[in-house]
Amino acid sequence: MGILKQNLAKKIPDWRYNYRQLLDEKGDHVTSTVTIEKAFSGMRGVKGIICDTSSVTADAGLHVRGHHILDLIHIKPEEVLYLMLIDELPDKKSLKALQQDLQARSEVPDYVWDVLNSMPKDSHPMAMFNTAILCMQKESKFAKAYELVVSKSDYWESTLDDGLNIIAKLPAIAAAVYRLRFNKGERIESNNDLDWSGNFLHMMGFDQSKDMLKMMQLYLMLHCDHEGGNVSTFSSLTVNSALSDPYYSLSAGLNGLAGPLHGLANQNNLKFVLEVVEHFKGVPSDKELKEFVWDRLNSGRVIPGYGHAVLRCPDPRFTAFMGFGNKHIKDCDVFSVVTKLFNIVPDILKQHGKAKNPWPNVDAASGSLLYHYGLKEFEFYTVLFSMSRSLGIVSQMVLSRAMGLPLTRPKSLTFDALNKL
Ligand code: HAX
Repeated sequence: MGILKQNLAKKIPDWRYNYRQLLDEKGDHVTSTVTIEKAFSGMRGVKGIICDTSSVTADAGLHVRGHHILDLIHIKPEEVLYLMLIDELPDKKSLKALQQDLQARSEVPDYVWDVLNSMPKDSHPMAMFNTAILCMQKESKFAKAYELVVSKSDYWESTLDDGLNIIAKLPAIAAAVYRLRFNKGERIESNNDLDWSGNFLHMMGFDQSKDMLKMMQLYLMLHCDHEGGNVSTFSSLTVNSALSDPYYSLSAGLNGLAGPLHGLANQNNLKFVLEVVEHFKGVPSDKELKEFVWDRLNSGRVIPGYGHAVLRCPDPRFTAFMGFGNKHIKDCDVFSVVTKLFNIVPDILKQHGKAKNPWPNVDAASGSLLYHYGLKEFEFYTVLFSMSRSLGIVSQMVLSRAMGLPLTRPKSLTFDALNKL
């Protein structure tokens, strides 16, 4: 039995007891009220779903299992996965056991390469990545367990198996998408002496420079989770609540991450930054940059990487990336423009008067670091986000099955019904 299954099996009985007790004692407690305005505003602020892996506050951002994200920037993606699932950071032995478990599950079936090879050469990397996950659905342990009428209380075990099997394969799949889509040559075999992030860089064909490895570990850790209501996680969990297996559920949610208002904002942000550098043949003055930003806003376009549905402060994940960049990057026009944008965009958005949150989100800085280290194909960036977000989505699916959460089914109302209210 893998380390996560072993430790979850110890924790789940108490968690179930606590959930049941809360329901028995306070089940009729009101968490929020829903108004017509909320129904028309994408349910902003409606507290109607459960997420234990992380929480987001408007003024401080992401906390993973109670730890503020800026206190976790030294840990690896594998460690944050363990933390989200077990509610404790792993010791060295547990981390090693988890890494070995992932390595043992990492071989990708050959038919995945056939599927990727047969896709149109100009497919978006996100379409390729999500197709690769979906086409492995027949491997699902959960689907088989369900067919065999496994007890509902054990659903979490095969969900965890599926989730780990997918996570273990993501570095090879993402690296293959990168090499195929951007004509980088043959796939590179995995090196199982390396950790999840290191092996990924190796299979992408990048040198294992210490700084780049650190940057990739940070990138793949920081995007891991953002509570339960964001489009990708919410979509995955909704699909999973129908007892669709993790292959169906994860790929469904990641299709949402491919939207420009969500994860695709990282590619669009870097595209925008490159447009600035190209237009001014380098770093513009503050005045020039202000005009450029206003022109974009006045043409009805958003500033990618700014604004957020929940946050009302600079995203601490942005702060973490800027901290890394300020320490490691010198004389880079792209990073300088990102820094300048941070100095001028919030004031402009305040004057513009629409965005409720004028501050940068995670997508405003990440691309400039990737670009600096030579990963310049910005259409690929959301795939990296997806690798990381899969850690949180899988964790949330496992916990939902462990707690026996039911089918998600909010009630909708017609326009007429609302009028009659
Ligand atoms: N630039 C220009 N206008 C913006 C804006 C921005 N960065 N952010 C919000 N606005 C506008 C909205 O388009 C909206 O305009 P309309 O009333 O004309 O529709 C208005 O301000 C109110 O929006 P809001 O309530 O502040 O924001 P929402 O909760 O509706 O949306 C978004 C949040 C993140 C989608 C939004 O801020 C946005 O479009 N930002 C740019 C894209 C982006 O960076 N997305 C990534 C977000 C983080 C994430 O999920 N990463 O995966």
